[in-house]
Amino acid sequence: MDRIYEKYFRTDRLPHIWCPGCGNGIVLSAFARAMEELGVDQDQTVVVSGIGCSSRATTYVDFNTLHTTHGRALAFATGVKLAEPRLNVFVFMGDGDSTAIGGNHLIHACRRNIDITAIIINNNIYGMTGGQYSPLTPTGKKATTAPYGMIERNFDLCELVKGAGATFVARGTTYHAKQLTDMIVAGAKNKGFSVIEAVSQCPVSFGRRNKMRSPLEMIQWLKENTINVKAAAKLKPEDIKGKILIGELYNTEAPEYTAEYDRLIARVQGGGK
Ligand SMILES: Cc1ncc(C[n+]2csc(CCOP(=O)(O)OP(=O)(O)O)c2C)c(N)n1
Ligand code: SF4
Repeated sequence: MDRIYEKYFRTDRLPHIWCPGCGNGIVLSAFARAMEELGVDQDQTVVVSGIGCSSRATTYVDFNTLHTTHGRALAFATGVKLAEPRLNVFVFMGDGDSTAIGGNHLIHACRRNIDITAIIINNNIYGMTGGQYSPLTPTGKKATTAPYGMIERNFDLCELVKGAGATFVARGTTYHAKQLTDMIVAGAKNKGFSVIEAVSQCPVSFGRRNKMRSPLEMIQWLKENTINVKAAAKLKPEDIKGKILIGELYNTEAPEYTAEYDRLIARVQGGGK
């Protein structure tokens, strides 16, 4: 394990900035294990992020990295992938980064089915800026901008990206770290746009406002309130009401954007219309 950390992390950039008990490190170690399992060439791999605590990931991982602007990670990643389709491209985003300011980029990356793997760390809140609600803050939960509880309905991220056209969709949690690795591996193997929602804990900006004071309590909550999609299929609707479904939720095939683009170039340069 030490070897994996030394191989995939910029140890000279440590210590990291994350609060004790933050889930971001668990997601990052699942990512490192996935890279090892996939045997990726680090020089042929680009990791892009936006802005937020989760987006700090690109400071610490040892690949070609782009730490970009809030909500725009997918725009940068799309440019990279179109310029050099042979590169492996991964994107880290937070729930606010991906579904609020970056929501438009997210749905269009899904629609294009561009061969990028997006890992969205969903801690239910804007962590970095102190706890404003995001489109993934569950209804009723508290945030600095919803001190009496959130009255808006939250997105189901996986349903959103599936509806928008993503071809691989999975949801894991920081409690289920091993499965998270498997999902990242499977997402990377999909030739198209893959989304892995990693439900995570932010004890500082979300937990302490929502009666979960310790990281342990939050992880325990994830353990008790999630159910694997395969197990859920055998249960009655009332047994899964209110539970978060985890596992591989969707996997299909569709034309991939950079391949379509190459075909277009060949057709036009060959004199076709
Ligand atoms: C254009 C722009 N607007 C607002 C901000 C301020 N800002 C920085 S991080 C952030 C929210 C981060 O929340 P999220 O994406 O959920 O990531 P987390 O910090 O929870 O990992 C905001 C609003 C910014 N940096 N740039
Ligand atoms: S504020 Fe929340 S998301 Fe940000 S580092 Fe701290 S625990 Fe993690």
